[in-house]
Amino acid sequence: MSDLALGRRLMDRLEALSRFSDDAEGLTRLYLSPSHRRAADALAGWMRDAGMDVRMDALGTLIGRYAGSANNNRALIVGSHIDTVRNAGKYDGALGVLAAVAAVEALARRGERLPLDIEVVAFGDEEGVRFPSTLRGSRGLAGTLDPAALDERDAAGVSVREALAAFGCDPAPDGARSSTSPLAFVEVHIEQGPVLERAGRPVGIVTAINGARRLSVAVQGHAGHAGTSPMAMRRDSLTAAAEMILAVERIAKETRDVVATVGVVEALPGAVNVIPGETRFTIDARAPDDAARDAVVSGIETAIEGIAARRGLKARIEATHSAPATTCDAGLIVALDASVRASGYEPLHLPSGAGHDAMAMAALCPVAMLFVRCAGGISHHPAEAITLEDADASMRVLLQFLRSYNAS
Ligand code: HGY
Ligand code: MN
Ligand code: MN
Repeated sequence: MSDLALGRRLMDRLEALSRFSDDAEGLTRLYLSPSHRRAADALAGWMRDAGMDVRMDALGTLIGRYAGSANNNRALIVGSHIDTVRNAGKYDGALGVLAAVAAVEALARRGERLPLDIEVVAFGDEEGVRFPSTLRGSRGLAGTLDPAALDERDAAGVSVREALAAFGCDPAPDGARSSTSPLAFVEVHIEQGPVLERAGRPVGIVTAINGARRLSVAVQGHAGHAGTSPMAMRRDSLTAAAEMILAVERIAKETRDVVATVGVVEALPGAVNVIPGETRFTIDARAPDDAARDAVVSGIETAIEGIAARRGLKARIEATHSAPATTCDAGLIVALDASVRASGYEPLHLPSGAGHDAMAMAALCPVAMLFVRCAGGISHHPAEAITLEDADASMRVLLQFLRSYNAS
């Protein structure tokens, strides 16, 4: 029976990291923000205290390296992201980074060296809230980042390149490639769904990660006086967008396992007595199968164009992000299964509806994910929560995996 010391260490660190926010109320830590900088500085200190050499790469990813006993320059990469959505929970992303730090700390405390290096990574841009696309850090490390992603601008008009320079990073044109040929990438992450809780399991092993696509839509109508413009003569961009948004919901509902979400809507000029001349909204569509997802996206695009034409408006649709569905490595799943069993639990396999950095890292090396039960499956919300016992369970499984990982 564990004394929960590992879990307690992890929970304490999660609490400490959650204090780095750009909002006085709630947790919001966006890519390259002041709170990202403060969180990365604190994390760098914890990594050094755990015996790691620490560096920050060209895209703001913090990388701690714990050398192994053999000088073979082969590393197991373990980590996740430290950026959050707005008004976020404390565990999405941070859990995977801090569990990796706590695992290395537990090894270092015993002077234990594994037969391979461990690299702990803290990506800064997995949520993709500040800029239109996402996975910049993990794509940079994997060497697959499109340089055009550095020219995207946030709502204030600041480009990624400018924000990186202000953050103290010098973005290499093709993104930073990992310094080693990694053996695998393993990510511990809250499930962000209800399956583990319903099955009464503390941890689960991810089989595959849904593919995602993001679009931004700008509906161009004609602004007008709310009092003098007859209804029949209006070219109202917001009511047109409303019909389009309902079409997004209807079309996604028609295809099994596909989900689509409109998360941001902006009506301009945004005055109570002005008919909105332009309305912008985002679409996030996902599925375990890329073809099904793409069929739904093209159905949505056709519906948007049809509604705009019928109403005499224009709609501009821009693709802002795409990440294919990702299969986790079969060998790593077997190794995680064995680690879960050796830690006293019954393995449970499940897919991930949420996106993760592992999707980008799959271009560099085999990937695997260990899910941790979260209360009510709630995530992207301050009520996100895990228990001390489940934090401890995830730590023991991760340590068991690291110690038993066979690099052959
Ligand atoms: O949106 C997602 O699926 C992830 O939480 N970034
Ligand atoms: Mn996440
Ligand atoms: Mn998230």
